Parts: sequence; structure tokens; C-alpha cells
Amino acid sequence: MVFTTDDPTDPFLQLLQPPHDETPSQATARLKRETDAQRISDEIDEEISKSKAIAKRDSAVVKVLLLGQAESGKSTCLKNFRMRYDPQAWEKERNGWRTVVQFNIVRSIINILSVMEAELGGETLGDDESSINESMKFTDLHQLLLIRLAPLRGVESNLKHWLGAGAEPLQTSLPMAATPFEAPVHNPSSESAREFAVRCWHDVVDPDARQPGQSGPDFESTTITLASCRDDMRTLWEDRKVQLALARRKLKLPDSAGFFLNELDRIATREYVVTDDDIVRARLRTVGIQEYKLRFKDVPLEAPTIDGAWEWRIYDVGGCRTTRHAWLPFFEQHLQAIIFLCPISCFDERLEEDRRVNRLEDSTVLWYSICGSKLLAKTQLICFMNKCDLLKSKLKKGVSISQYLTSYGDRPNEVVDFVKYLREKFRVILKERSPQPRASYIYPTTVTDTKATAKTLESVRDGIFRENLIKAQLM
Ligand SMILES: Nc1nc2c(ncn2[C@@H]2O[C@H](COP(=O)(O)OP(=O)(O)OP(=O)(O)O)[C@@H](O)[C@H]2O)c(=O)[nH]1
Ligand SMILES: [Mg+2]
Repeated sequence: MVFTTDDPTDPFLQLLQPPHDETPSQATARLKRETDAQRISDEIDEEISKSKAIAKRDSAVVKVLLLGQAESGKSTCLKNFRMRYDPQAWEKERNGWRTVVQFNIVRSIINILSVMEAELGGETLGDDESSINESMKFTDLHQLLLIRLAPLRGVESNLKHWLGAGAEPLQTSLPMAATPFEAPVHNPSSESAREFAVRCWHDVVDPDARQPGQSGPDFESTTITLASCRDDMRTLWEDRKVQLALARRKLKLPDSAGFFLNELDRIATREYVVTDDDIVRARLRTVGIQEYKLRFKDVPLEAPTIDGAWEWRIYDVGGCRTTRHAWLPFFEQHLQAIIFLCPISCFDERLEEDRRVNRLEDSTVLWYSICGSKLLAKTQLICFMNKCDLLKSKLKKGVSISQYLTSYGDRPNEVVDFVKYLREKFRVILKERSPQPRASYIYPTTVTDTKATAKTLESVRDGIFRENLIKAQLM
């Protein structure tokens, strides 16, 4: 038998009929109850459709946080994103980066000169002093280099002025401490070795972000001075005694210093044009938080979009321990993904801000905490095992992994084996610590290799897109 909704014999409709003996006042009260129920139901429907609209809009905005210790490669990773997906902004900022590269070179040379001054001034390194023989001592040539390179100090202060209020020397709060592994080092150059930090690149490299009337440095004279100092800078950098002194004084230059100083003939010229490779290596330490927006237009049809584009907000934060407190507010936000950078070449290095802590150990502890955070339970975690190129050259020099990481045992001292070992270790941490099941996305990377990184970012983007879509469909 087939019922229709107005069929008087429909048992369900019969069930909903008012009682036959209902009085007029009971009928009025029933009708009021029904009207109220309808109003509440409508309100609920409206709320649901509102939150669906918000959820849809939210899923069209993806928030991605870059995390990792200082110098792990967060800002470099962000540069890769911008180079690949925001080429217009990338081009606009190119000239600004040219000056940052010049600043990096000048800072490195001045740090080296400070080491030379300390050696020439007779500042001792305690017991090590006896091990310096005559052939390692500086000569008149080195004195001459000090004099001839003095104009770079003027360039440095000129460029510091240009970096302006957006930049400040990093204050590492912890002193260089004696450790069971390393003798205390009196480093007379530690003051000048401090890196410059920026709150936001925009303030420095984006020509539109400069305050009106803000005086810029004399770029022309910077370039001319650098070009005229080129040969002396090269002599200084290639000098064996200087290299020995740097090693003795344990002066840690930024990872990119070697790249720039080996390229002086190209960079320290009047015609220098900054390349993409230079920009990804230009170093400005981050303090505070930078937010960058990317808009992807080439999204699949089913993607939630705003004005036809999928928007990403990428946040880059400072990784130094003294600035990590700034991370917390982000954990409380709705983050779709965290890209965690672990510099795996640092297995034999210590944190600059706390010399007692091994850098790989610090990264592992960070990964452990991020994976276990309840606030981040729904956030997709992506790990970049970064600086594979530096790992390769370190292992080639014969540095032994197991000497610093006893758990590595007698596995081969090779990049492939070490990556495999760490990948498994990080995967297990992710699996065991995550409050709910999570896919594992762990990539070996060298984020200064922009071609290879472009492929990795493509795959990361697709992965985030897929997870985001699944979440949006579940809502
Ligand atoms: N050779 C090499 N250098 C890298 C790699 N990744 C980053 N670097 C360099 O390492 C230095 C530090 O990288 P950044 O991206 O500034 O590090 P960060 O994590 O943003 O550091 P903070 O801002 O201090 O937190 C830069 O000079 C980069 O060019 C890599 O894979 N290989
Ligand atoms: Mg940074």
C-alpha cells in the first residue's frame, strides 16, 4: 500500500494529529508550542548554515607555520615558497636582497678581522697558546690587510643604518659555557659575531615598505668600496693562517659565508646582479613573526576558494631559544600545517644560545613536543630533514656521526643511512606521540637548492590540499 503525505490513513500523520477532545485553550497552547519549536529549529538551521559558510571560508585559507631551531632554514624555506608562487613580489624585492648579500659579506670579513686583531693583539686562548708555532703567526701582510680593509667598517655602519629600526643585533642571553665536551673558549670576536636580526623582511627589502623620507645608504659607494676591497678580501679569506686562526678561535660564520666569500669575484663588483641562489643564501636572523600571503589560482575545481583563489598564510618565526615564547599564540590558532625544519648536518654542533645543548638533540626534543601537543592534534606535521648538502660535505671530511650520537652505533657513516635512521626515528616519535593518528610526511631537503625544493613544495602543497579538502568535506 502506498501512502501520500496528505493521506488521512497515513499512520504517521495520524500519530501527529491533535487529540480529538482538545479544548480551544489547549489548542492555542499547542499552536504556540509548535510555533516556538519551529522558530528554534529555524535558528538552529541558520546557525548551522552560518558555521558551514565560515568553515568553508576557513578551509579556503590555509595557515602554515614554519618551525625549527635558529638557522634551521625556516626563512630560506619561505623564500622558496615566494620565489615559486609569488614571482612578482620576489622580483620587486630582488634589489633589496642585493644589499643584504653585500651586508653579509662585510659582516663576515669584519668578524674575520676581529679574530686577526685578537691574535695580533696577543689575546691568548689559554693552554692552546703553546700549540701555535711560528709558521702559524700573523705577519706584516696581515697587518696590511687590516689597514686596507678598514673602509669596510664604514660600509658596515652605513648598511646597519639602512637595516634601520627593523633590525637589531641578536642578544643571546646565555654565556658561552664550559661543557663536558668542549673547553671554554674566550672568543674576543663574539661581540662582533652577533648576527643582525629583522622583525620582517618587508621593512628591509621591499622598496614600498621604506618610510617616506627615510634616508637610504649610499648604495653606489657601498658597491664601489666592496669592489675596491675585492682582492684583499679574497686574500684574507684564502689565507691559510687566517683559516687556522678561525678554527682555533672557533669563530662560527653563518653557513652561507663560505658560499659568498668563494664568489667574491662575481659579487664584489660594480656590475653585480643578485641571483636567486644568492637570495636564498642571504642571511637575516628572524625575531618576532612574519606573515606572508600566497594565493594559488590553479586549484582543482572542488577546492574551497575565496574569489577563485586558495589563500595561504605562512608564518615565519625566530628559532632562537630566547624568542621561542612567540610560538605559543600560534599553537592556539587553527593551523592546518606545520613545516618543521630539522638541520640534520648539525649532529656535531651546539646551540649558539646554550652551548650545553647539541643541536640535533634540541631539534629532536622540539619534534617530540610538537607531535605530542594536544593543541596541534589536528595540525598536519611535515618535517624537512634539511641541510643534506652540508651533511654530505661534513661526512666527506670524515666527521663521525656515532662519535656525537652513540645510538647511531656502527651504521655506515653515509648520508643515505643517516637520513634513513633519522627518518625512522622521527616517524616513530610522530606515531607514538600524536594524540590521534597522523600521516607521516618527512622529506630530506637542501632548501638552498631551489630546483629540488620546488618539487618538494609541490608535493607538500598537494598533501596540504588533500588533507584540507578531506576536513572540509567532513564538516
Ligand atoms: N648549505 C645550506 N645552507 C642552508 C640550508 N638551509 C638554510 N641554509 C642557510 O642557513 C642560514 C640560516 O637559514 P635561515 O633560513 O635564515 O634560518 P632560520 O631557521 O630562519 O633562522 P632564524 O631566523 O634564526 O630562526 C642561511 O644562510 C641559509 O642560506 C641548506 O639546506 N643548505
Ligand atoms: Mg629566519
